Amino acid sequence: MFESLTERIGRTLDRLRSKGRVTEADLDAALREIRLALLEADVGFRVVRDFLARVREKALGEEVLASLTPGQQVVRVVRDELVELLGGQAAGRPLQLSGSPAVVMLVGLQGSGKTTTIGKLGRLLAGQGRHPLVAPVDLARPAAVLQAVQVARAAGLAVHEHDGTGTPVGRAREAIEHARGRGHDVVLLDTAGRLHVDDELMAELQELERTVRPCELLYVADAMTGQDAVRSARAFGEHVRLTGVILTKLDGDARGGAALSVAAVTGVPVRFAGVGEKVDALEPFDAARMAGRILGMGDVLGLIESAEKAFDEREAEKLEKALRTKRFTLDDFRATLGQIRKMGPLEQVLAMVPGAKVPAGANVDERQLVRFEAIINSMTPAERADHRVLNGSRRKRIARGSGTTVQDVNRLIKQYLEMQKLMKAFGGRGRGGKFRRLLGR
Ligand SMILES: Nc1nc2c(ncn2[C@@H]2O[C@H](COP(=O)(O)OP(=O)(O)OP(=O)(O)O)[C@@H](O)[C@H]2O)c(=O)[nH]1
Ligand SMILES: [Mg+2]
Repeated sequence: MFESLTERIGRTLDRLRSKGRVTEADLDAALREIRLALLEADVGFRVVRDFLARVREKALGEEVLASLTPGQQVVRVVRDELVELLGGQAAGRPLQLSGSPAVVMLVGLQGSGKTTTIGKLGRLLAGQGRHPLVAPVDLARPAAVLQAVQVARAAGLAVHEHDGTGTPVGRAREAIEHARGRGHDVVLLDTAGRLHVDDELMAELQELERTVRPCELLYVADAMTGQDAVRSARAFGEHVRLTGVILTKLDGDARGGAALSVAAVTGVPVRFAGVGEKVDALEPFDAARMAGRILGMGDVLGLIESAEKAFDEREAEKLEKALRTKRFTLDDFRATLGQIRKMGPLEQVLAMVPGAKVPAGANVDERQLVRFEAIINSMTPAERADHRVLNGSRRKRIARGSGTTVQDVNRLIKQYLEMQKLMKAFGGRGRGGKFRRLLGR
């Protein structure tokens, strides 16, 4: 089911991305596909409708249609809106603790990872100088308290131990009193899970919520269970006031549809991601990364991002100037090599650029880039300014000077000419901002 969300959106956007021009009809066809995929993943109808309206409006903006790579820009718009849907700025927000002690309550289906996550959260808080107390209030399953005690101990955390009798509310009250007496500033409530949502459990959780007034009430969802997690998220959200979602088992091959749907149906942001069974395998949820995963193109988007980061403003300006004057010398090429090394494999960079052909056998690896730089360094300023003077004897001299072969020098020239073509394509039209726009500025 969730595989299909990724697959369908990915396929649709792939088609769009390969287009040099995106018409309104292309866009609408793509949005229809995305709509179906989202609805199938159980994202609410209204959420989907608003999402698509926002994407359409932004994608049709002049900025996009004027750009050199409209398909890619649409992908970006979809990605950005997905990030918003996943909680935007609020995603990955740390625990907001208030009260003395602050009470953090975890709820969720059986086996979703509540107890394990309590250990991880406790460890995280302890690392921030807090003094958490683990409070097991799962009295439904005989071994639950024992398991919580073990998890707490393994994480080096204090735990309010008891024999599993009594009531959840009674045990929670006790734990809070105990925390006050012992100087614990956070209580982590480990509640009971069920295989399915049932009235008895909901009543129990509501009573707990009323009694302990948690500052954070987090729904723990197993990312691998898909639709089940989504359906029960809605039910939990209707009974208690959730403040966030923790998505566990993201180290598996779940593709993120669950994250999207759970965030959408509960209307609260995903705060943390569980990425393993070990006690330190908890991360602040990264909405941008998850959006990339949902789109099934994490690599491409990551590449755009790393290009954005690696390409410093000054180099970009220098390049743009070179492009405006329609020249792209070997000097400029040398400057891009350093940037490319920071960005990733040249083939990948080229693959992002519509219409750019990746030269056959252009396996540009790290060593080759270093070699390229050495070759250019062995040239005279006149040779760097105009490659056309590079005749056979000059090439031989340069190869000797750089410790390479004439073939290496020839290969470099070929790559340089490819790059020059590419650069001209960017610099040809507009106010010289195409290259910058490609890089997302
Ligand atoms: N791979 C992986 N496994 C996890 C993660 N979080 C929890 N688990 C595993 O999921 C299983 C269930 O975890 P628990 O913490 O016992 O789940 P629970 O929600 O407390 O379950 P109940 O108490 O029965 O309601 C355990 O085997 C955990 O090791 C995660 O992020 N990644
Ligand atoms: Mg448990």
